[in-house]
Amino acid sequence: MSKLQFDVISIFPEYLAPLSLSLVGKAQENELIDIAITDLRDFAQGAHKSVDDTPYGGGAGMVMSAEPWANAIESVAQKSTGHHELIMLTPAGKRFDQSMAYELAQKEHLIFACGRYEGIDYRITEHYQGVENFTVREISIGDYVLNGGEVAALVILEAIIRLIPGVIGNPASLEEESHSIRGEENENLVEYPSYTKPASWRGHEVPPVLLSGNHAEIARWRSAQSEARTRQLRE
Ligand code: JDQ
Repeated sequence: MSKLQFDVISIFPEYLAPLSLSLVGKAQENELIDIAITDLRDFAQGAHKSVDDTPYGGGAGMVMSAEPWANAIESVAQKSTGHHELIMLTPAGKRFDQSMAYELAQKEHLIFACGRYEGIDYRITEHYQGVENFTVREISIGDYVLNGGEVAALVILEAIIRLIPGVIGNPASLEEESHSIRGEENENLVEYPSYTKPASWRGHEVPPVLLSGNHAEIARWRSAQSEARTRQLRE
């Protein structure tokens, strides 16, 4: 299995510190993945190392300039031959979901462009759409506005990294979790509820079927719970 390469570009690299902790950090230690964080400021020119400017057409706020972004993107792309997926985090992107996580987990090199202010000069997106060996994707993690792309990149990275074989302790558990549970019509279902000891807690009992030892009945109960909970969410 070849190693997945992730690059994250930001003016706030300290926001990405969680990437060296926990599951993500362990995966990196095990050399299953390689994550590098790049400070956009290192690619800014001039005495002021400016990375933003006022928006054409007017309006509030600032827009990140194209040139430092192009220099940073080309610097990280140069580290590897082959294809680069340039991921532009934006509230105007395609909604991230589990199927996109599976798709991105198959790629060799993901570059996350984390903008700030009012976002990045749109010509970065337009330009790399036409550059050989680049695919550009505009992705949103949901319909709310964050202050920048860093938290969105952390969410997407965590969803992808846990899909890589060897990253989580028990590979079998991926099969039966939320969003890989399949319904009658092959749609994604949410998970069934889970319980652990004690069997009675503050007057709440574990559903007796789970104590029965009847595995076929347990499987039927769990899939009925998943179906019912999914239907309720869609009401
Ligand atoms: C950036 C902003 C007003 C952007 C700047 C860069 N799902 C999701 N929500 N918010 C983002 C993604 C996101 C991603 C990158 C970002 C927000 N902002 C702030 C403010 C208009 C556009």
